[in-house]
Amino acid sequence: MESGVIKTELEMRAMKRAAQIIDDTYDAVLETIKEGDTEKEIADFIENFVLMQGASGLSFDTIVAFGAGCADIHHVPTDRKLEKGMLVMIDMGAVFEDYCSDFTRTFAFGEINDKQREIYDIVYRSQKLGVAAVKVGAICGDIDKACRDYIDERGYGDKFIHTTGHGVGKVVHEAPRVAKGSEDVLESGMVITVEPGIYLPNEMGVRIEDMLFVGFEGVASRHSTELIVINR
Ligand SMILES: [Mn+2]
Repeated sequence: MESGVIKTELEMRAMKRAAQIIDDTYDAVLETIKEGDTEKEIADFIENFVLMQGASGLSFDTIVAFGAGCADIHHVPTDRKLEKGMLVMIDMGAVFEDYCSDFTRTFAFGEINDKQREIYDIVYRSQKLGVAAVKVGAICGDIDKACRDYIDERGYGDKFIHTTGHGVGKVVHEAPRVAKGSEDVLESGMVITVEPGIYLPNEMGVRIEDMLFVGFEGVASRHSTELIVINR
């Protein structure tokens, strides 16, 4: 069942811990991922790591996508092997004391090309614009518009094929709706995500997602959204 749209301090504390567990898990992934690993292996690693830290479970089935797999918004991990020059997308969340976290990063494994960098840069800037628009009193449709207009301007409007975000709580997708035309108004204590993406079928994709505590400390994660390139 969904939790109340305005979270209590106690609820937010659980969500912060859920976010922290995911931050630590992301560090562990960045430290250990290597050429030849499969999407499934990384997804299993994430599940074990999350549970080891005291989470009761995952917010949803972890998405781990390499290369062309990143074009699939709800990608289910496969036996695809990691190669140099691929983008890696990880969308994951932990449940702590019944409350969920939600987080997505895309990073480069080895050197990536100009096109991959361009798409990353567009999503990076779009997501920053969305995060900057999150404040008490803001209209959710305007947060969506901040993200979407920028991607439109850069020529990829038709490749941003999902809503910008959603509320998070006991259920990973709750009110409010952070979507085109949404008239929901942000209030202090709401917890929402901002997660624009660009998806080029059979080629590549980038999504960057932060969960935010509206009226409190803002972005939950300590991980920056700047492009990380792993060279080893
Ligand atoms: Mn999400």
